[in-house]
Amino acid sequence: MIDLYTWPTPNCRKVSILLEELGLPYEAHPIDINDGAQHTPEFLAISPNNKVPAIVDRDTGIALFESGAILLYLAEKSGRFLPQDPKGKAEVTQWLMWQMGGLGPMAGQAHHFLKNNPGQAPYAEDRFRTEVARLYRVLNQRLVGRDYICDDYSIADMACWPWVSRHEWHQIDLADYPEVRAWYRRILSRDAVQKGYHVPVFANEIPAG
Ligand SMILES: N[C@@H](CCC(=O)N[C@@H](CS)C(=O)NCC(=O)O)C(=O)O
Repeated sequence: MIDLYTWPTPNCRKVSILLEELGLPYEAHPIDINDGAQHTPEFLAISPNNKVPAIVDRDTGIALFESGAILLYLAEKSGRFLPQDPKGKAEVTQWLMWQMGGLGPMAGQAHHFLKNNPGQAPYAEDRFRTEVARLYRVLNQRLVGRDYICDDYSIADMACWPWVSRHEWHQIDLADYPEVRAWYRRILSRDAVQKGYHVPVFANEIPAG
């Protein structure tokens, strides 16, 4: 049994989508980050960086924060969505790190400036809008001739997809990135993605691609 500490955000949805894909039993505990729940001593004992997502694996006693580390842990534990061969594994890890170090942080900053504080910092708005668009071009190019980011559907797709589901927040029109749009819709149609997206249960609808 996995305890998942979560809130309806892209980083958290990566983990609930993977848990649904794996069919692993888990219990979702909402951590309302708008109400300061990430700063309680109980939560900090699990996630000292005061951010969601985090998990505790009751089978092993392992507590983890950082969504990329959680995806790797669960993929290794289950032997799924991460290839075993060195080349395949390195490639999935590479694109997972691309999301963790690039797409996620840049899109997150774009949300902060473009959506939450428009007009406050034009230079920053332009900087993050431009960088996110560059990353979409990279992803679009990578997806030419491919159904998924690596050979098979993997944790690299599950890491990127919830961020792309917020494309309107970072002012991206998926019509400008046809390969990304086709990939987005392909993954959107998966039952586990629909279920994992709506964890915790009160989460908003998925925007159409
Ligand atoms: N690199 C971290 C980022 C986690 C993160 O930024 N979480 C946000 C929600 S998506 C959060 O908990 N924010 C609350 C806060 O910063 O106080 C990960 O991928 O897990």
